[in-house]
Amino acid sequence: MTDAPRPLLERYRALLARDGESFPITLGEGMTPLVHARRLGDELGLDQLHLKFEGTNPTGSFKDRGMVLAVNRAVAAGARAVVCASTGNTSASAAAYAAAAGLPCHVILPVGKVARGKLAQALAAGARLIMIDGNFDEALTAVRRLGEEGLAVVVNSVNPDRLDGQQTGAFEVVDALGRAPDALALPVGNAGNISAYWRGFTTYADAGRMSADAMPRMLGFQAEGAAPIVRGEPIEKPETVATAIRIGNPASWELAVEARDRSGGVIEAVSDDEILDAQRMIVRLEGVFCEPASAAGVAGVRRLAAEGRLDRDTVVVCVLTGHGLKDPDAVQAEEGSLTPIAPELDAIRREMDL
Ligand code: AN7
Repeated sequence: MTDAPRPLLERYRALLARDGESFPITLGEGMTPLVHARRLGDELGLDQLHLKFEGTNPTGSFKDRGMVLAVNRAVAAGARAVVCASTGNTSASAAAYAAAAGLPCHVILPVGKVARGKLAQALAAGARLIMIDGNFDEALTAVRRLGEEGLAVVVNSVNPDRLDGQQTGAFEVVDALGRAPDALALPVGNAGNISAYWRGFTTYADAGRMSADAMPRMLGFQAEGAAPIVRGEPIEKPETVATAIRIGNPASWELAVEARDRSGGVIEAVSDDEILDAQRMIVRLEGVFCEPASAAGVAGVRRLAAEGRLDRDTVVVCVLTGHGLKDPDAVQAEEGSLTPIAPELDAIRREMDL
C-alpha cells in the first residue's frame, strides 16, 4: 500500500481544504488519463488534441470530483441525508458517496430520459429514486426547496463544494501537460463544469502553478435542442439524444458566460447527429468509449477546426465527461449480426467476410 496514490483531495489539499479539515471518504476519484488523440487529431486537423477521459472515475463520470468534497463536508456538518436532481450521473455519484458515508440519498429524476446504466448505479447503491413527470429543471427547483427546508443537504452543483472539487480536473490537465492548454472544450448542461474548469485554471494561476498569461479559451457546447445559453433564453422542453445535457435552464448560467467571455471562448450548439458521429469517431479512432453528451465537446472542436477557427498546432483538451457503458442504448450496431448461425467453421468464415 505504500505506493498507493494519494486521494484526490489530499493531493490538492493546499488549494481546497479548510484549516485542519479531514476527508475520510474517498473512492479513488480523479487522476484520470489524458490521452494524446493522434488518429482523431489527424482526422480533425489538430496535432495536439488530448482527451481527458473522466469515465475512469469511480462511478464513471466527472461528478465524483465534486461529490467527494460535497459529501465529506455534508458528513462533517452533521447531515442526515443528501438529495439531488439529476439527468443521471449526479445521482450515480451521489448514491455511491452517500453509501460510503452511510447517509441516505434521495434522487429526483426527470421522467423517462435517464440512461439505463446510471439508473442501475443509483439503484444498486440503495438511493431512493423519485421520478417526476417533468424535466431536470423542475426536479432541481424542487430539490432547492427541500434544501432550504433543511431536510437534506443538496449535492447538486448549486452546492459550492461541488464546483470547488471539480476544479481538480483543471489542475490535473495542467499537471499532465506542464502548462495550460490553448483551448479546453467540454459539454455544457447545467453549466457547472465549464465554470469549475475556469475557476480551476484561475486558482492554479493565482497559486503560481501555471502562467496567468496562458489561460485557455473555454469552448462549451450545448446540444441544439437544449441550448439555452446559445439562444439566450431558457428552453421550456429541452430535447437531445445526449440525455445528460438535456437541461433547459442551467443553474450556473452566469458563471459559464463569465468563463466564456473572460477566456475569449465560445458557447455554441451541436446537433444530435454531430454528437453521435463524434462519439463513434472517438471510440473507433482512439478506443476511448464515452457517453453521447461527452462527445459534444469533440463535435464542437471538429466543427471549429473545419471552419479554420483552430490552428493545427493549437493545444486542445476535450473533456470526455462520462463513460460510454452508462448508456449502451445510444450505440447503434451497424455491422455484424447477432442472429445465431451454425457453429461451423465454414459458416463463421463466410460471416467474417475474410
Ligand atoms: C456526462 O447528472 O447535470 O454543465 O444531473 O452527466 O456541469 O451540468 C449531468 C451533466 C456533461 C454537463 N457530461 O455538465 C446530472 C447532470 C455529462 C454529464 C454534463 C453532465 P454540467
